[in-house]
Amino acid sequence: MAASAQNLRINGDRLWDSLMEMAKIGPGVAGGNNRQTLTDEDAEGRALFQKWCEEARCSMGLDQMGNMFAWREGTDPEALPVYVGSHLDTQPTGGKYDGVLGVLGGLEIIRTLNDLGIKTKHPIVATNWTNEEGTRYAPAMLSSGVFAGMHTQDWAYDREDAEGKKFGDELRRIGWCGEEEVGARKMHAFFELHIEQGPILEAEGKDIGVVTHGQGLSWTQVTVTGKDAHTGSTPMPMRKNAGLAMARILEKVDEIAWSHAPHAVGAVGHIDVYPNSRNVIPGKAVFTVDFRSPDLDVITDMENRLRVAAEDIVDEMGLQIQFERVGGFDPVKFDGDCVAAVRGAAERLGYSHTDIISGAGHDACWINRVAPTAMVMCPCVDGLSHNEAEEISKDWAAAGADVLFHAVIETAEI
Ligand code: HGY
Ligand code: MN
Ligand code: MN
Ligand code: MN
Repeated sequence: MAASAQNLRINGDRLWDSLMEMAKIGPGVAGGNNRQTLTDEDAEGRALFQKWCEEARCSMGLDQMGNMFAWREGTDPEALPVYVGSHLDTQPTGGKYDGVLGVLGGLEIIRTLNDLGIKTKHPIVATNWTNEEGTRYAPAMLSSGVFAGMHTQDWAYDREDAEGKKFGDELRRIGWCGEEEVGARKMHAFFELHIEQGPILEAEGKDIGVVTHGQGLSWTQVTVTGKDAHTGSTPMPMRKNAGLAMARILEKVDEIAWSHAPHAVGAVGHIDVYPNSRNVIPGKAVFTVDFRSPDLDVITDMENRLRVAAEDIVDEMGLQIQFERVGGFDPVKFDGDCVAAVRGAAERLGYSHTDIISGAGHDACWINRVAPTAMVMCPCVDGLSHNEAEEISKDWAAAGADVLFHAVIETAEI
């Protein structure tokens, strides 16, 4: 890249202002965000992103999963675009930066190129992937998964939220169901900027994470069935307490994950007991086991051991159990050339950096299956995310976006 290009930087103030503006949409109750997928707040955030992209003279595309594409022309009509983006949907108690930094970082690249009057050979497309979080509609990364051919669109449209509302119906209801066939777009490369959502970069005093791999993920929904009964008049030996069985299984999840520490993690974040009444012994418990590891064999071992342990627990208590895999993907190795572009950019720009494996799942983990892909990470305060207190510094956001910018313009060729 020409020496003069080395000094190019994004506009950190403008990026920060846009982050704060977007954060006003779907505010949480404690300073973060609750802009869940396919809600009216999601629609509002999409409209703001589209408005900004149109102001940046992008032409907008929208596919049948609601994935948004803001296209900036390149000089070579034959050259495949470089895509850059992440997700605007948040957790119910999410932060202001998870996903949003990557979407607005992509837009900031386009805004900066416009400011500088620079044209790239390959077009550049800023992207918002629908339903990355997977909270309202499991699994996570649903739409990038359909784009990468991992799920059918019909299956995705039939996913139901806790109130029984279908994904496809809600996408149409908010008016963000496009005409474009999902996955028809071909990419020269895809880059995603994301906060680390863990403690490593901050603890090591590094500005940039060069993401070489993403750990694999497994979500198993477990349903334990016992018998509703009176908490007062039912003798202990007669009880079929699904809630108690769940508690014993949760202990096993923790034990199994610890047995593979530090390279594996496990938790249960979604729990429902029925009928969830103070004086009824729960006759049913439904919960999702989240196992992760960079090693697929470790994930498989944790899944198998959990099933055996859970079946032993329910057999002993005279209850029934069902398992349903509701999400997951194998560990991911990102594209060597794209990772080198990220690492080279951090080096040239003088940002401290370290190679890192992503603990969280990202749209890049699926897009990596259909296009050369890499990620840039920036630190977050106390490694905290999926919490309204999620926080980053303006400098970290700007450093991450600068590295993203240089990796993208190197790949898109200025
Ligand atoms: O679950 C994940 O890792 C991502 O935040 N959806
Ligand atoms: Mn995210
Ligand atoms: Mn997230
Ligand atoms: Mn090229």
